[in-house]
Amino acid sequence: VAEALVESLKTTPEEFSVVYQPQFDLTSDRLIGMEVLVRWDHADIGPISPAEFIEVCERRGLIHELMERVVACVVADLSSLTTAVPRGLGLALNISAGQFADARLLALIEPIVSQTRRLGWVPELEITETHLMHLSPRYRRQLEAFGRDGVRIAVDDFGTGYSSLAYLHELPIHILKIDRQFVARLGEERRDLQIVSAVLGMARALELEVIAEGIETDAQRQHLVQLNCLKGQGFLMARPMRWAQLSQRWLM
Ligand code: G
Ligand code: G
Ligand code: MN
Ligand code: NA
Repeated sequence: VAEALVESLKTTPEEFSVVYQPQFDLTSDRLIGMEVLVRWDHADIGPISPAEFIEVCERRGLIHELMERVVACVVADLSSLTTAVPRGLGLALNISAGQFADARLLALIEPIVSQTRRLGWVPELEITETHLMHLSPRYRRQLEAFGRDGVRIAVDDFGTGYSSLAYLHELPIHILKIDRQFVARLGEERRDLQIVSAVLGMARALELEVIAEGIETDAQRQHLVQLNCLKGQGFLMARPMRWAQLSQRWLM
């Protein structure tokens, strides 16, 4: 994969594309935003999962190059919209730890920031909880700079790390994304219900927004609504999809 990655990024960047997973208000089914997910379809090997190649990109110092391609795809898609679309939608990009410490990140995402601003949307950056905890002071200043630029920070896979209330309170973050492993067990085990409930209580105390990930069943959705978690994404509502499909269904 490593060799193919270097080669493809250099010679056939069109093998890399993006899909969007819609996010919803769980009570009204209204679209509230979307998460951008990169895809790689290698000419010979076929589709390769980002779970596999993101890590290789990081190790090889290629993540910036990959994200340049991701940003170009998203900007091309957003550019096709007039301003008549629903306003206020969130547009979330996954950012790996190494990139957060990269001074070029602000400039990298600037075209997305300006496109989302044009549409009255809100740019968001997702960083995993585990990475967030190993935050250097420089990286923290970067978070603050994003905030000043109108970019919101979401903590991805929340609940899988061990961040403390005090710690979260200090950071300039806006959204907690409840990891799908908790959502998956909702309704099966009382403990998971209590964990999700505790996470929601924490989020409320910190005045953070919450989005549940990986909702696959209606029972899970109902449990979340009962716990007053009113935003989510998952296969139950919509799988990640191409821009044409998403825009045709929700943005016209
Ligand atoms: O789309 P999928 O569920 O296969 O994604 C697998 C993993 O790859 C997830 O953890 C997701 O956050 C990560 N990922 C997807 N797209 C991107 C991207 O554009 N940049 C980074 N850094 N990670 C991504
Ligand atoms: O780590 P992160 O949350 O960024 O991972 C996003 C990944 O989760 C995407 O690859 C996406 O395909 C996947 N995903 C999204 N919704 C669901 C779901 O309902 N169930 C499962 N199993 N995976 C999902
Ligand atoms: Mn994510
Ligand atoms: Na996640």
